[in-house]
Amino acid sequence: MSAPNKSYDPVEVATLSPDEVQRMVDDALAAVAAASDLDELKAVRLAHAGDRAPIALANAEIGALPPAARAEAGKRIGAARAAVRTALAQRQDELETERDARVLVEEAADVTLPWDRLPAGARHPVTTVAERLTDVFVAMGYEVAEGPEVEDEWYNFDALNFPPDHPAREQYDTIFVAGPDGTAHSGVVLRTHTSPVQIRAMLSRPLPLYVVSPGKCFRTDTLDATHSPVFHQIEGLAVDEGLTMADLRGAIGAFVEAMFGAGLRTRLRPDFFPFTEPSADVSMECHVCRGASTRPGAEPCRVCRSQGWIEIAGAGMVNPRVLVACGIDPDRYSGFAFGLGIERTLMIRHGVTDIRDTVDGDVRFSRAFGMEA
Ligand code: FA5
Repeated sequence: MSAPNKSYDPVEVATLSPDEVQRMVDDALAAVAAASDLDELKAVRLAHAGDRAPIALANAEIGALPPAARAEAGKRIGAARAAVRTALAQRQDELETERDARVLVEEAADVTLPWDRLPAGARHPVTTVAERLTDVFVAMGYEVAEGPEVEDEWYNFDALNFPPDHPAREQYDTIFVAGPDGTAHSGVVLRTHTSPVQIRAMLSRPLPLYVVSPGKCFRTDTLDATHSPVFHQIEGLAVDEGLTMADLRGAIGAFVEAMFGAGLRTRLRPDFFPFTEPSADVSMECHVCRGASTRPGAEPCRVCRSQGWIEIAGAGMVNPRVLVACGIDPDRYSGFAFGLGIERTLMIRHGVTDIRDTVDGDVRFSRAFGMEA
């Protein structure tokens, strides 16, 4: 074999010189050693072992060498690449081991933590009060009746003896559901009260009839301390032979005692609802001061505003016109009905001063009532 032809003058390719290749390897190994996490190492891999890395670019220059010089340059580049690959693999191992150790510490689950001290959440007090109210009447033999929240105007108003254009309709700040063609008055409303369930019950159930119906109502009222555009009522309806105002009073009295305490008096004062005749506004004796705050020089009462009485419901004897609209003979049957606001009952019972607390969705409010079933 002949010695290398020293007189041959190969094309000079500086990037392939041993010094230069060694410099590339040194740079690469320094960068690998400096990578402090797997992301950094990924960037180093791209910069020093990727297609555009200095060593890869130098490799591409091998073709420019005379054939005799290519093998040696190829070996040099191959060794350089292998050194960089080995360093990368070692560092990858080290960093993965470090990462795994860190994750084990950071994400460790302490299985000895007491699981039963996690907050369990709470049912909304409006729900629990509604259920408690319902239970009071169910215990007296009433059945639970339901009706839709998106209601036919006929059930919400007409059948309840609200003539069209009667001013009483205006008092019910109604949200009308637009028709499919965009008409504002499609004949469908978001029910403004639970009283339409009275009609549905009378039309569908046999007599005698004793039902309660808790549920959501909607009005265009602006949200303030005492009003909400979405609130809840509970409706009561009894239709039987021989019912009188005394029975209505008895039912209301039983509910007041069950919800607010024994011995509280109730008061009925004349009011107007188109679907009851006579109609009454029902108040109960203040369960906090029991009327004491009305005496001269007495401590004022926050709950009844020193009135001694708290309004709790609208009520009355079912208007015979409503009975007739439901196909019931008013000469044989009579009925009484009442409707009360559930948020209002909750507020009175628990001294809540702002109805907005019931709609804010702050779990601290609900939790304060505990997990009452
Ligand atoms: C009625 O809705 C009648 N349907 C009640 C009735 C039923 C009378 C059966 C006779 C026989 P009224 O509009 O007064 O009545 O509402 C009843 C209760 O609902 C009020 O006392 C109040 O507690 C509650 N309520 C009414 N509007 C709101 C509102 N925007 N936010 C919270 N509660 C409300």
